[in-house]
Amino acid sequence: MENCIFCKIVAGEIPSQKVYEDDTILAFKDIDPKAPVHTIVIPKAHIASLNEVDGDNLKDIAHLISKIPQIAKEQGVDASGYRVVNNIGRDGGQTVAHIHFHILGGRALQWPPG
Ligand code: D5M
Repeated sequence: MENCIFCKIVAGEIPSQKVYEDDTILAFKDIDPKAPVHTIVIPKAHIASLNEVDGDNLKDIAHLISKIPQIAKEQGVDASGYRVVNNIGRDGGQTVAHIHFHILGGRALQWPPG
């Protein structure tokens, strides 16, 4: 998708600190971390948000979610715990319109979020 920052990261046009990659998903360190561990996990195919998940792309999202525990373990937060966040749309705080899941950990996280 033209002008999508995360599609450009997938294409290698924008650098990223990759922590996991396979055929359909990519995980990289957040550029503005909100916790000691802050990793972004995306499908390589462009999906704007959870609102656009459907029967055709659900397989990629299911695969992505299945890999989150492994990625969290590789980031060292599996035992202490972590949070997975998916922001949707304006009021949800989504700033990049390519579906992504935040893995946050490495400190005790507050609840509720702001
Ligand atoms: O989260 C979007 C997240 O994406 C936000 O935490 C910053 C991160 N981001 C934006 N650009 C980059 C690049 N180039 N590398 C790494 N991380 C990036 P949202 O849920 O949409 O608010």
